[in-house]
Amino acid sequence: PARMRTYLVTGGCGFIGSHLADALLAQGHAVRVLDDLSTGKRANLQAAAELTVGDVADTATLARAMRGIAGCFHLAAIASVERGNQDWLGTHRTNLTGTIAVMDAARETGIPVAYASSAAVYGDSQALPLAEDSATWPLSAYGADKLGCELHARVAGLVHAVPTTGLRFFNVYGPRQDPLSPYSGVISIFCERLRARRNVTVFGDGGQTRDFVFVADVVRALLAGLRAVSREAPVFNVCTGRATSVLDLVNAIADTLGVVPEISFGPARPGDVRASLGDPSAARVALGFTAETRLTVGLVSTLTE
Ligand code: NAD
Ligand code: UD2
Repeated sequence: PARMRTYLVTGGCGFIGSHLADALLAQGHAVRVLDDLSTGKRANLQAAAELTVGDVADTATLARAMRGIAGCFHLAAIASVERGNQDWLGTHRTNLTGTIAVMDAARETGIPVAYASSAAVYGDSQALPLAEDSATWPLSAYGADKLGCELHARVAGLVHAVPTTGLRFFNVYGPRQDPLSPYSGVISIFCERLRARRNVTVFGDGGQTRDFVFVADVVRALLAGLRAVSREAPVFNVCTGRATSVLDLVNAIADTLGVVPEISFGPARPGDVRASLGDPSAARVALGFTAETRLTVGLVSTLTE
């Protein structure tokens, strides 16, 4: 870049945030990370990044972390829907209060903020593909808080002159996604198990579909999102516009590994969304962003890194 800048990445020790930190460092920028290491790992972060271990909802910590930065990527969140169902109030403090804290800290200086929203804001919408003007009707505390982030981003722009972009990630996958929790992304779980020549469990009939987007593409969307911030608080889908069923996914991973998958079928997850597919056109037009990594290519990278 013409000029080296400092960016703050909240949640930068996590799956997506650490890939973003890598990309910013590769572009020659300085990276500051604020992370409480609740799910993130120090080892995900390069030594060149500056790490503050702390809570994103703590205003004093945040004020220090925001000093002198050119922009903030806000990714810190408790990303598990299930944890949000169990610890409603606790996850709310991070997922919504934490976001308001970030935007409040950006107020004095007008620091631009690109933040992670989620396809969870749509709930189980029937009309596919999901576009940004589709109805939002979340099914979980997690989704409700992500929608709350978008509403407060609007307040940030209208009342406090803070420019933002919200990015509604669909199902993100790639290296460093933790496969160990039962609430991990299906791709990380299936890759881990099939690589170990173990069986996979498909919940339900496997005909449920998702729009799987590769983490490197999500990083490009975040970078484009920060460039496109506005006081109108725009939000964009980050998706591919392609649906893959869970069964097709098992076969794609098995093909990549050259194994015959052993599939066990279990009961469908309560409240599991049947079909999810995003419309990527608004992000293409407004951000110049297209998720270009094909699933087969992203799976190779996930399995080899
Ligand atoms: P992750 O759990 O790997 O990363 C989240 C990071 O935030 C972790 O490093 C964690 O330690 C940190 N964190 C949590 N609470 C914190 C707090 N109170 N203070 C400071 N740091 C805190 O998850 P991820 O998949 O990388 O998710 C990144 C963002 O993207 C989240 O906002 C998540 O809700 C959103 N998102 C992810 C997906 C996906 O498919 N992975 C989909 C939609 C949205
Ligand atoms: C994703 C997000 C979640 C939330 C939600 C919104 C992840 C990890 N989760 O949940 O945070 O945004 O979207 O709708 O990104 N499955 C199996 N076997 C397994 C694991 C999963 O069959 O071992 C199925 C599961 O029932 C579901 C699909 O795979 O139908 C995807 O599951 P997931 O947990 O990766 O993601 P999802 O879409 O439920």
